[in-house]
Amino acid sequence: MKLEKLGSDQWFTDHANELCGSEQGIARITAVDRGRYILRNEDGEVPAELTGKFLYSAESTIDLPCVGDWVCVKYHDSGKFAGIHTILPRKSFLHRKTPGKNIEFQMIAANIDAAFIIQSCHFDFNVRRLERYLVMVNDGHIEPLLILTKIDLIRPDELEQLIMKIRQSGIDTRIIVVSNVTGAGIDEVNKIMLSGKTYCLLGSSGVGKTTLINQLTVGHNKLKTKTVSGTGEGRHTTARRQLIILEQGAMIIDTPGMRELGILGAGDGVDDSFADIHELSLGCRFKNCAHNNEPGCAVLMAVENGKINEKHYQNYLKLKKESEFYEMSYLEKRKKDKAFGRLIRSVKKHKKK
Ligand SMILES: Nc1nc2c(ncn2[C@@H]2O[C@H](COP(=O)(O)OP(=O)(O)OP(=O)(O)O)[C@@H](O)[C@H]2O)c(=O)[nH]1
Ligand SMILES: [Mg+2]
Ligand SMILES: [Zn+2]
Repeated sequence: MKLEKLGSDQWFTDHANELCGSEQGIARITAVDRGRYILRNEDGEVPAELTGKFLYSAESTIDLPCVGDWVCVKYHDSGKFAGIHTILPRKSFLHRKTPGKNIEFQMIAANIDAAFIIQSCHFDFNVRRLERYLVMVNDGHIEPLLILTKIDLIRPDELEQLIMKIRQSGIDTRIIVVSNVTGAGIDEVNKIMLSGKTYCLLGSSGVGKTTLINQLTVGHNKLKTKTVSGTGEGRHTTARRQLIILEQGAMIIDTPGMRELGILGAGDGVDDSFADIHELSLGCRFKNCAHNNEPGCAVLMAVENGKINEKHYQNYLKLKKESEFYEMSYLEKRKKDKAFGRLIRSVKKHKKK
């Protein structure tokens, strides 16, 4: 398989020429499972590990490879095993704040052309969460698309209402409605996906991400899925992120459902996802208006006269605040890490003397 079919292009080739050693080749990461990697190159799949030097020089989790990354590798055992030396720059990425108290990034996937944000019409539907996913996708310079699954479980008029709720929140992203049971909408998804392009599926556990991939897969090679509980809560059936190449040539990354979707340093992502509010804000009297209670605030005015949905506005403020708060803590922490790194290095130097 040619590397272009795996999503490579002149841009990656140029970077590879610049960054990879002469005895190294490039390959794409198709699966990550706790420090172990699977790569794909012209010849097929190869297991791989990070070199010691790579691990040593990685300063943060964003420096570690994730699914979809292009890397410089050196092969061992006549191509049966590879060491990862360098990550090529990412054209796009998906990351979130690591779950829990730790303020750190977690890379989800890289070099994605479009992301399908998936919600089920049954139990899972939540516009505020949709907005959160949109921030994450927009922030990573990825085209978002929305998919509503399990339409076989609700009436057509109920589906209309859900779509209206999304539109009323000022979200104008394309929506595809799908049933993995009846097969409705599968063709539409298939048509969107182009050969050589990479897509990612995002959404809670149990919404039908893996089932959708199986619908797009002809014949065997089907992935594992499990029935959800009565409340619609999934069981985290997909345990790792992996990139799958469909027969039609498009690549798709399946991810495990995420419980926490923390936003970190995603200011631009928030503005892009709340474009209606961002546009209005240009009309605020003060340039640094926070749209809380400032006089002459165009956003507040629009909320008051019903032009902007109140909950949509509240979520905007919330996400903006969260993103800024974590960003500040993150920068603080990085500064300390760097100082600590310098300390260690100077201690080592001192000892050598
Ligand atoms: N009725 C109905 N059930 C569906 C549909 N799509 C998926 N399901 C069922 O929902 C359950 C969960 O589907 P999965 O594909 O495993 O969900 P997932 O999003 O991959 O979940 P995680 O891997 O845990 O993140 C399975 O029992 C599917 O058969 C649909 O369109 N309609
Ligand atoms: Mg799954
Ligand atoms: Zn304002």
